[in-house]
Amino acid sequence: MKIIPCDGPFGVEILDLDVTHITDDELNACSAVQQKHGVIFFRDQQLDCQQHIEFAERFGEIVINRFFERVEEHPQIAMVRKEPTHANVVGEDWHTDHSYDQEPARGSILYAREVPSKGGGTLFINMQQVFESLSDGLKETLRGLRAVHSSRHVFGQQSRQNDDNRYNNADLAVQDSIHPLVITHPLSGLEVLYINPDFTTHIDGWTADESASLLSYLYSVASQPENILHFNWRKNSIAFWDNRATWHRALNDYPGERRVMHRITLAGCALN
Ligand SMILES: O=C(O)CCC(=O)C(=O)O
Ligand SMILES: [Fe+2]
Repeated sequence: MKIIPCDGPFGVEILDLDVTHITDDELNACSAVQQKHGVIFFRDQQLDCQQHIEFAERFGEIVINRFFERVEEHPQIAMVRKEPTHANVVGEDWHTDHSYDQEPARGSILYAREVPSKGGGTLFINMQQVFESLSDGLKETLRGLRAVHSSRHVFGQQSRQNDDNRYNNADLAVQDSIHPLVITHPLSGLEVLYINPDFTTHIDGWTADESASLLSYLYSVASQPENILHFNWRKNSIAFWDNRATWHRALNDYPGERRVMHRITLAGCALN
């Protein structure tokens, strides 16, 4: 296998590797490189659903998303789909998957089955690098805070995003979670800024207005153009992101075209 850095602030492409025949050594190398770079990509992988599941299970236990449409006969796989008639895309705002869970997902493995003729990329930001870039004084202040995360406003009854029924089980979107604003990454041991615009509602013990000032400042620092990696999909590409160290968002720039991705999410743990 060959490891090529992406054209961006982080991330690598792994070439000359068939993920359906991956040795233990190659698996360990992929895990190590993902821990270091936040996201890894593979190209030209021919996977059926079972092979996608088997690849994911080499890294850990799968967690089934409660809200996403599921692939028929393979409930472990979430469908991430935009039809030509849809106005929105799934994951359009910056987020990390499942931060509203008590034990947020460790990572997601997204596989491109059908891509538009142009556009439809995914953007990533490395939140460990963002935390690292802050002043010592702000870092120290942030270490003392906790943030509340929720799925209610995105997947719940009050969500305005579900205009085309791609999300289910709105009645299950009632779980809120509190995580430290700065987590120690369970695998790398490095500090990561763990908040995101989609699911973080406020800082624990602060008012909405007080929270909004600090959170929006941190979001603007994070989303500076030089921090953003832009991944261009081809059919049969895979992106495997470290969900506790990165943000991602899907671009909605291919009106009238179809895009179909299959996502498997790996179980995580409580964050400290
Ligand atoms: O479709 C994409 O590029 C990403 C969508 C998303 O947020 C996800 O699959 O978790
Ligand atoms: Fe996502």
